[in-house]
Amino acid sequence: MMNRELLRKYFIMGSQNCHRDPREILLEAIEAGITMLQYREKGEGSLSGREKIKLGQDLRQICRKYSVPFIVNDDVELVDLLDADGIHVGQDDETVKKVRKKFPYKIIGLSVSNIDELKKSPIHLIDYVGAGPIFGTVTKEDAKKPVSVKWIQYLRNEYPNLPIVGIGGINESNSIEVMNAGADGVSVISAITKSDHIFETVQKL
Ligand code: TZP
Ligand code: MG
Repeated sequence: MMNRELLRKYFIMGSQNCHRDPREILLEAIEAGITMLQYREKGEGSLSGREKIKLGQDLRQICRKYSVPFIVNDDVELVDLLDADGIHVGQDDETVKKVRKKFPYKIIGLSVSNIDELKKSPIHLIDYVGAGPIFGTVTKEDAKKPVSVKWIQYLRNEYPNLPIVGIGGINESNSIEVMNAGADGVSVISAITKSDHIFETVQKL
């Protein structure tokens, strides 16, 4: 079982989310107190191939230097290549069963957006659930309909001990609602990557 405190301020990023050097943004976010990073190079404008690997290596190195756990989104090969601490998968990605078999000791996160998905999810094989999108988001092109903090409340009620992190449209103003609903933490992309004052933003999350 993972240390659930690592979910408290979970920063997710890829170059496509950044208007300046992703390395600088990551460093500022670390200084401000993020507890974990997910490298998610995905969607319009994202890097692939050698470039995706190169940026991943740089971000991984920064995280290692500051002892911030480094999670890779949905790319089993990249987990190996970067010696990541874990992997986050969606419902349509490599099945959790296969991923757990390959990585018995790594952190595995799974996105779960509704009861149907929950029913077919092997919760016993994962370390945490990413619950959302909680609020409306423009960051993920194919994001599902917002589910509100009620989804966190539901999951918390069903699984009192499951590490849960909210995702989708979370920022420094509404983070408190997600925490009050029973989440262990909040995961954010644009709240940090688009912030003009990353330190204050992360502090308030
Ligand atoms: N999965 C569900 S919503 C989302 C992902 C990856 C995007 C979250 O981005 P933001 O900018 O924090 O709303
Ligand atoms: Mg996916």
